[in-house]
Amino acid sequence: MPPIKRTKFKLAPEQQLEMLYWLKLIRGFDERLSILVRQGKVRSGVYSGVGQEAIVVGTCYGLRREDYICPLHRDLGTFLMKGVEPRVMMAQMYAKTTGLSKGRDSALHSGVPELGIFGNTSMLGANLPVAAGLGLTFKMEQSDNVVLAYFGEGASNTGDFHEALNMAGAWQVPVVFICENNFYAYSVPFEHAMAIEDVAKRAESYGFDGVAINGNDVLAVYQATQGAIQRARAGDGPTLIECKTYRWHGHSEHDKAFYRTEEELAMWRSRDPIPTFTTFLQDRGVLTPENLQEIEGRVKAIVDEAVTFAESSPDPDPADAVTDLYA
Ligand SMILES: Cc1ncc(C[n+]2csc(CCOP(=O)(O)OP(=O)(O)O)c2C)c(N)n1
Repeated sequence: MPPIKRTKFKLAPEQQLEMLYWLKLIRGFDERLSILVRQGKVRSGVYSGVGQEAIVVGTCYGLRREDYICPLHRDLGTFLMKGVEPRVMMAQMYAKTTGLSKGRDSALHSGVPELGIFGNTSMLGANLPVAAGLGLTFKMEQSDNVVLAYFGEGASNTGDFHEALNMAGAWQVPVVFICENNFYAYSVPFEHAMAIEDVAKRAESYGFDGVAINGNDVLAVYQATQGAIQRARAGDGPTLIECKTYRWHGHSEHDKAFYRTEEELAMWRSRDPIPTFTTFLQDRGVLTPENLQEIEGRVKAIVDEAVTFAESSPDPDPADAVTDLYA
């Protein structure tokens, strides 16, 4: 493979502030959900993405509406960044009629084709061959849209992952494969299931570039993704980006995560992507105390309003369970 030319993508100060807003909104939304789960209010299983927000923001920032995402169960934030209103997302978690699937499902299985969101199933890795197929569609239509396909390092051990990467490489489709390597697949540590250090290495077998990056650095994620997207739009095929990160909560909110140590968690909490980026912006004079207060106030108001909306929305009528069915 010829070496990849790396371009530096510039972000204006207001775009950097917008990124901080998204990081904080996604964190705020997820944290509120954890509280609501403990209050018994949420009907959905909640797979918290707290600690991993830099991946969502760094990959989704700047996507077009027509671009497609194939999210992972932990990627609630990608729905928000792709244009789902926070109140609709909250109603989805409450399984209310005002949610994406009108109360038929309370999780992240809903697709929103008009916003370019593929509705994932529960099967790990099953979104990846679909992503390759979507990429093939874009290629056949000669459009320059791209697909972002998300998965965990656990999913990278499934057959679907290998089949998808193989075909994506053979067809040279515009897909960016984004591995969120948080080092645990449920309770299974990375090194128990893999003899290699970097999932990114697997791309080489399928004829395209793979890079491993710091997934807690929103700007590093943004730069790597933009480079991959630029190549994909130009017809230069897929890329695999492995973002090393950590999930602060258990696999889902009912998992106490006794399989890991307090020291390990503390070490990763010290690498929290949000204060790191906040300090970066403050040091450069981009973020003032007033900006920060405004962003935090806005986030709180949006999340509060989303909860009020979800709680005051009606439950589905059982008679509607058989509408919108396809045979
Ligand atoms: C094919 C398949 N095998 C097992 C499961 C059960 N399961 C759901 S999530 C999960 C762990 C996922 O780990 P990873 O892919 O690393 O993503 P993460 O949850 O860490 O973000 C498992 C084993 C499943 N849903 N599908």
